[in-house]
Amino acid sequence: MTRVCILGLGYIGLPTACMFAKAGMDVLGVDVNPDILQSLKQGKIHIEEPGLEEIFQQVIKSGKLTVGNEPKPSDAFIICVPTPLGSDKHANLDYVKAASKAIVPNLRKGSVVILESTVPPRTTVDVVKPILQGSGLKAGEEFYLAFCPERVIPNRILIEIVENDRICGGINEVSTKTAKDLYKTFVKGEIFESDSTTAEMVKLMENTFRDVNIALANEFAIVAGKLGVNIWEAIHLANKHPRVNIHQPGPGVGGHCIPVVPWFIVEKDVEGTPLIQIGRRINDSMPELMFSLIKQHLPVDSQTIVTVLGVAFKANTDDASYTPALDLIKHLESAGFQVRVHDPLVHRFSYPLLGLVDAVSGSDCVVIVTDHDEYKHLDLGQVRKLMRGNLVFDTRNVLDKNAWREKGFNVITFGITSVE
Ligand code: SAJ
Repeated sequence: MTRVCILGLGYIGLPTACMFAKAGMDVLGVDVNPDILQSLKQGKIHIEEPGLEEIFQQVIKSGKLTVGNEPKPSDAFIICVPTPLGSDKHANLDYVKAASKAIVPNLRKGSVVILESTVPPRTTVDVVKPILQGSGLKAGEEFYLAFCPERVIPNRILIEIVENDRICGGINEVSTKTAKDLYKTFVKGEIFESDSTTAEMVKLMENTFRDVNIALANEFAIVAGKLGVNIWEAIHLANKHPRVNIHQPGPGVGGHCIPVVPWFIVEKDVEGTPLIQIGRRINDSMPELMFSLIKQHLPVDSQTIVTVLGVAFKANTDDASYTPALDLIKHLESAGFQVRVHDPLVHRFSYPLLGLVDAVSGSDCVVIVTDHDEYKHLDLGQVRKLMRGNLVFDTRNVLDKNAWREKGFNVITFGITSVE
């Protein structure tokens, strides 16, 4: 098997295309966005990921990777398109359907089609399979079909795409084996075999596990704050138990995956998923809670300036998708505060981003929303001089409180009693 066609050249598709090309396959990367194709053709990648640009340039130069706007007949097709959450909290499968349709005229006897996009259970058999069978070929016999979810984390994609264990779930055994053989060309982790619906469920369970556990940590933090218990210390101590792993509380949950994916289970069984739904609601309500905690320490006034530090959904990433920072900003603004926003890494955001000096000058309160390393090494003397007030609200317990207090700041930390 040598010709591989990857549909969707985003955070997963592009690294996957590069890895197959590096492993010696002839890879065609397909994307429908002309801007992405144009920049790739000029040798530039549109995503920030350590090491990716170097590999991309190697495989483009060697001719092992080419890019285009439509698939060609290939031995393998891998669908890596987005599955955003619709306003009805159901997965929007339009891109998956469009990619499947684009494969149909290019499907040949013996080809394998692999879905990597995160989808609700049964999508491979109920949605993708019938579309592909429109080719006149029979799934599982004349072509093979599998779901093989990705598991990589941004900033470590090139390591994890190789090292992590994976699940390959075919619609029948020969589909599973064919898909597994393909990934074996560059994956060093173990590849576990399953069926497509189980593999879909596994992917959703992984992210939902994290969401529900973060919600539990957030609930503990809310209660602890009222009791005068330092939740960070309490979680640290509870996690000394060999079978306990409580997650970290914080201002809410962002990113493409964790706040979205639990809904893909819920849409399949609304009555059967009360825990998942309440977990989602708790995590979604965290920005509003942060807002009300800030308000307890800062009277609302149209002259009062609040500076939000960090809009990335988590530390040291440039990605602000589904960030809880946005909700917090909206709450602060609609209450009447003036809001200034800074992030050292994010370039695209729906709110103007200022340089650090402009963001903190004249400010009454600084709120740490994202625990970027940069915020742990701020010039506190300078920040203190620039600010008008001295209130600091740390939603993630990342600041060196004593150092800030020494400079005259009043530091409030979420999950630690406010009398501190
Ligand atoms: N968060 C907390 N408390 C925690 C952990 C995270 O509030 O204890 C917040 C973060 O600040 C962030 C959000 O949750 O806003 C999500 O962060 P994350 O690091 O949990 O997740 P992602 O979206 O960067 O990556 C996840 C990972 N999935 C799991 O850990 C199960 C990654 O392995 C997956 O590849 C990725 O989702 C995906 O594609 O599904």
